[in-house]
Amino acid sequence: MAIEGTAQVRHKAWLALEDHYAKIGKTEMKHLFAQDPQRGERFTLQANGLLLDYSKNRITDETLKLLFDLAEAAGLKAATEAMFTGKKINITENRAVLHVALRAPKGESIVVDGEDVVPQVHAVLDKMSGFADKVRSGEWKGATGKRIRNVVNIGIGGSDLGPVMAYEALKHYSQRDMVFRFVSNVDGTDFVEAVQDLHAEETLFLVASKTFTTQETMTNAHSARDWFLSKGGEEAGIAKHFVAISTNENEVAKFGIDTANMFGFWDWVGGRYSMDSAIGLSTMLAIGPENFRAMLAGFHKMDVHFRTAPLAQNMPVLLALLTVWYTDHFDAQTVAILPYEQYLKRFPAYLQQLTMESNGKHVTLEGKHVDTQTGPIYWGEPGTNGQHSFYQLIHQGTRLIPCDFIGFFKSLNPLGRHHDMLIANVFAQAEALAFGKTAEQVKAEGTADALVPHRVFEGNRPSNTILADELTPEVLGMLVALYEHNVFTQGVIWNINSFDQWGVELGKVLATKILGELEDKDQPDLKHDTSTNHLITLYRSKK
Ligand code: G6Q
Repeated sequence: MAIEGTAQVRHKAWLALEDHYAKIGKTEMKHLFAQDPQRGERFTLQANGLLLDYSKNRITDETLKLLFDLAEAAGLKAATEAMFTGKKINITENRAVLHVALRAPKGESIVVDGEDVVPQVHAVLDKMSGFADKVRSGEWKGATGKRIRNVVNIGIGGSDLGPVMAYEALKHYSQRDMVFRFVSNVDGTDFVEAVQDLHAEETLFLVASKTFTTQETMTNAHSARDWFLSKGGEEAGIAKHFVAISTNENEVAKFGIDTANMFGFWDWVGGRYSMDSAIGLSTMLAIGPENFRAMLAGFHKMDVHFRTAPLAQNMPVLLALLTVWYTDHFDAQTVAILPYEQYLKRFPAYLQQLTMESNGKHVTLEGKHVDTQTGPIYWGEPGTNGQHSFYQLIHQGTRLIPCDFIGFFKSLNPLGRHHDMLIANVFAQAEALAFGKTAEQVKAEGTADALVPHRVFEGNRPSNTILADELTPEVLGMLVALYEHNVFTQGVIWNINSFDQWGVELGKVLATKILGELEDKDQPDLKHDTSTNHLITLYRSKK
């Protein structure tokens, strides 16, 4: 769907921001703070228990006003309504984009192609809950009558990264007498290591694939089946040890999984937006249906906030506009995600797919080459580890790297002074990045002249600080939805389709062709470029 708001209005809003950048681009944050004693509090936003301090950004009230003008010119409001009401905004695949329906409470109605999808969502949730309760309580038995102790999720991309991240994030709430493993890579090592210490009789495989045709996942699923049979399992036992999560009933049946043990979802759920659909079955098995539903409630709270809060008080919108500001005016190429919470160790990896597969696009919705930069590179590691490796470059390198710090007031594992130390580091890093240290300050500490330049921190490096009370399932849901809507808003501003991923196709096609050539040495002439031909020939000779 083309976004409302003419190209001219949008262009005017861009130009206004360009002029503004020319005026304030070099302004130092320390002066902005000095001029406004309220800045820290004024540029802090709270919503549903999440707090965003965005004061340490290179912005003034005027910057924000111009960014909100841009959002309006881009038709953000109309685009948001189009998504929430099930319009087919993924125009290149002719699909609705309705991850928000996955967390819509019972009784709400969202109609796609004449059908209300909310009752279907709740039917699947109820089926998942019934199954999860049975497995967790031991009522669901393996083929030899033993209870299930191990759950192995087989999936890749959107069918893996969300489940892995959520399992790690919510481990504190998980059933500790069960083991959870995740297999994604077609590298056989991934599967072999995941199952090497497991008993087949106590193991349940979740084959998670929207299409049920993905090469890596189907290869791993077949290897899982062979492994199960090789460990004494029988064909008749497969139904007790394999369930499917998919939209493709035919392929599930072909694989030999009883479709009664299939958990469905729909084409309007994008892979990278699917961790709260049946794809989250491993999460539900780990933390239980009640906690899973609390996570969905958190997602929904952020959905309502995003849909209804005015732009100036809208957390995802603010984050998105700041990213656009740095990407397109300061030439920032990346955003660092820095969670000061060990349980969020896979959060940056999860966000890499969410953000980069969504907004790594070079054409507009109309198919024209974009004339601005689009999706930045997202990356990061949990604190404080990053401080001892790559933070040097963020503090003193030549690139501008906006950072999102994420922390919690309370630890789930209070231990001596650990938490105070952890949070002191979050606040210290954001302060150091923003305010730096001048040559005068360095000299005043008695530093030798020759060393002074090396010890100067220029400062003026932007960051957001996102805080919540503690990491609960509900807060995780809010955090993920915060970034989902942040990504959506960026996509609307850039006028790109955040919901397709044609860029992953070419490699898949070529890999299929090359696989045939690696396996069949007798194939005549290789018709690739000379480099690829040479590599194939070398591999064949070493096999
Ligand atoms: C995500 C992408 C992609 C997808 C995987 C797995 O948005 O579409 O990462 O999730 O390719 O696909 P299947 O779930 O169909 O196996």
